[in-house]
Amino acid sequence: MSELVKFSVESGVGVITVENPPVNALSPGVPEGIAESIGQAADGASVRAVVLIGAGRTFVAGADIKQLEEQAHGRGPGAPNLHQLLKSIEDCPKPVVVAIHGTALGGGLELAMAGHYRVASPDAQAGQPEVNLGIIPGAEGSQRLPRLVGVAAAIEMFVSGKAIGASEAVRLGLFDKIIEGDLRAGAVAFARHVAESGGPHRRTRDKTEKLGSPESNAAILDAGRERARKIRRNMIAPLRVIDAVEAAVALPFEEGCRREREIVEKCLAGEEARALIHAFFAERAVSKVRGISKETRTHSIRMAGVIGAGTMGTGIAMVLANAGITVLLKETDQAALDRGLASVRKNYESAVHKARLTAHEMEERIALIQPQLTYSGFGGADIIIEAVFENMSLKKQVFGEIDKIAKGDCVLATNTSTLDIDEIAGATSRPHMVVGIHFFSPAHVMRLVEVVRGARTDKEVIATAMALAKRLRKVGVLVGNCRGFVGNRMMLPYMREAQFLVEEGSTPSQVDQALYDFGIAMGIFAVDDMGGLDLGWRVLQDTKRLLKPGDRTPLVLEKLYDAHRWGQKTGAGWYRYEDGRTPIRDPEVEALIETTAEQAGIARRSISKEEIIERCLYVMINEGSRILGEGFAQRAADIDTIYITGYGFPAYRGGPMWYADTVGLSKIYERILEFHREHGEYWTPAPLLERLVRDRQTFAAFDAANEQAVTGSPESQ
Ligand code: 3H9
Repeated sequence: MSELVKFSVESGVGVITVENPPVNALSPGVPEGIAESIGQAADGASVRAVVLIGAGRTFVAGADIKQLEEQAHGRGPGAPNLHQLLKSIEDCPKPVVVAIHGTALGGGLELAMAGHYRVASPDAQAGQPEVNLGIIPGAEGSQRLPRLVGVAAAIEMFVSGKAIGASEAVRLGLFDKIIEGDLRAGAVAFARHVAESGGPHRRTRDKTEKLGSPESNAAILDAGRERARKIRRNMIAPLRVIDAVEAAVALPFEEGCRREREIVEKCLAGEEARALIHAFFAERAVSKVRGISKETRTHSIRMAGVIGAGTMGTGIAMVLANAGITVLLKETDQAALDRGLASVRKNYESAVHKARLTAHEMEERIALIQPQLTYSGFGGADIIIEAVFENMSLKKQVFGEIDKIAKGDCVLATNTSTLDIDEIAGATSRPHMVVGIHFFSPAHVMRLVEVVRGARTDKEVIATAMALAKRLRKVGVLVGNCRGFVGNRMMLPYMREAQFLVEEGSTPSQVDQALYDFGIAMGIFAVDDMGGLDLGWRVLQDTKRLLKPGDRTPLVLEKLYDAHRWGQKTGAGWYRYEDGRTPIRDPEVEALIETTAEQAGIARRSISKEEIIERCLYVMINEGSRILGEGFAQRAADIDTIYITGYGFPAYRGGPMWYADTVGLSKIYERILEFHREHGEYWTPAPLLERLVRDRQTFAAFDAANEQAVTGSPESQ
């Protein structure tokens, strides 16, 4: 018997327990172990029914994605074909009850659907998230789920990739029963009851009543494809899964399964799956900080102080309260504090309106946030997060103040997005306790948090900040203390290049359209308008002092600033706004760009979409290489995670550094050299990029080699 699957008989019920921590994935040994147990149960004279359950925190969370990764890179056979196993479960002469707790995802749910009954804990979830990995269900899920829940509901689960809760699963017919209390005991009792009642087995593959016909489903399939194009822009797998559902409707079960297998194999051979599997593991790798072991002590955080009740401060206070942490929220004047609290309530009310929160939960969370005008109580805080205006002297003043009142082991965090952590830490008597925790706006929505390590930040403080990010359900990425850290440091040249492109002949909407079509969530000029051009203008003034003679600076931004076109907040920026948020092309801005270029003697020309993408992305990739080479990011994959989770970079392209690998570093390098000749110093190739090109390497190989050097074991790539 496989070590990963246990079989025992309890009161006439054979219990098969999958024990493959942490998430009971279907790794080698698991399907074999289940198959063997099913055989034992079928043959065992004393066994009247079977329960299949997961040990530990969850039921089976799917295929082993490592195996899928191997297959996607042509290095292995991939996930096993589960057809025989699922058939043996469905054909088992004794009723098979699958007991679900935690998450039954992907192959886990597919396994469960082959059982005759499904019972679940109240907090169990079920989903088919394969599209998030650029594939479709590969263990007959595309054929069984529509038979259980109907075509429309199945398509929604496949395309969104979102899991549903137990009660919804019961409502849809996916689960048969919710079991309160001990799931194992409840499932065994249920299985005995089913065996005693002696009814015929319900095989999912034989169910047809919810399937309908190709004709009756035509409109549903069309609507599904439309939704897939909308919510999964530019992606292949979400459309292909609907082809598989179409096969479920039109073909006998076995043929539908073969069709599904063909599609999944094709998806796995594609760029989309490789990129998304990379993104999956990259997001998990960020939590591993080199030189800081899992055992590093972390400070426990029960109470937090937040300074500043502006947009960032209130967002951070909400995120902390959401995790059950008491928050002292400090402002300097009552009106600002009232505004901050009003925005907290408004944001929570909107969550209640969308049924993401109950009114009771909202009041509980608001009650955790204690507004105040003084530092009263801050001495008891386990962490203090400063979120005041982005100004060094103000931040230093605040850190000087909190240094006097915070307890000795209190973590002192700044939410700065660009300023020098060490200079801020220097305003305290305990720089080892100071760390950057850079949230992204709106903080209660955006998943990314950059944890910024100062020169003297203590390891335990870093570990605490990383653990806090996880507790807040954020993706915390450790970055070094350089100007703009990782995300904004790469954003700066990207923004600058986009402005040069409009001076040379594009329009803001052409640039934005090219970026949007590439897959970026929002064009750079629309982003600038949303954030406010006054911010960009301030950064521009600040960077001017770093300019060398002859350096080119963007010319139009200052004119827009002077014209009080500060973006959405003033109803006009690079675009104009009638409803406050939808960008509309503005001929006035285009005329201003043309005259500005003419006055500066810049010849305008028609610029291709391809050049727009190359200049915007390659400049960013070059900066990313510099950051990596200088050690301000641990891995290229960390940069990818930052851009996917914080900057709207399409996950199906794997992030900017992964994308660079797919284009080919030597091709990118050649273009960078050409741009260097044409446009000057800003395009100086990063030394790391030069080195990788010389060594015919990729960023993925660079990460793997570093990982091996540190841990002695090869990384996931
Ligand atoms: C599929 O099933 C295809 C089928 O249709 C075909 C079948 C033939 N495999 O996320 P966490 C690791 S596609 C391998 O931090 P959480 C993860 O890397 C699959 N490893 O925990 C991490 O490792 P480490 C469909 C996996 O509690 C550790 O487990 N299923 C897998 O925050 C903890 O992960 C999915 O897409 C896996 N399947 O969240 C589910 N899953 O510690 C993917 C996790 O070394 N998984 N690991 O970094 C998840 O969504 C979350 O992990 C889960 C737990 C919600 C389960």
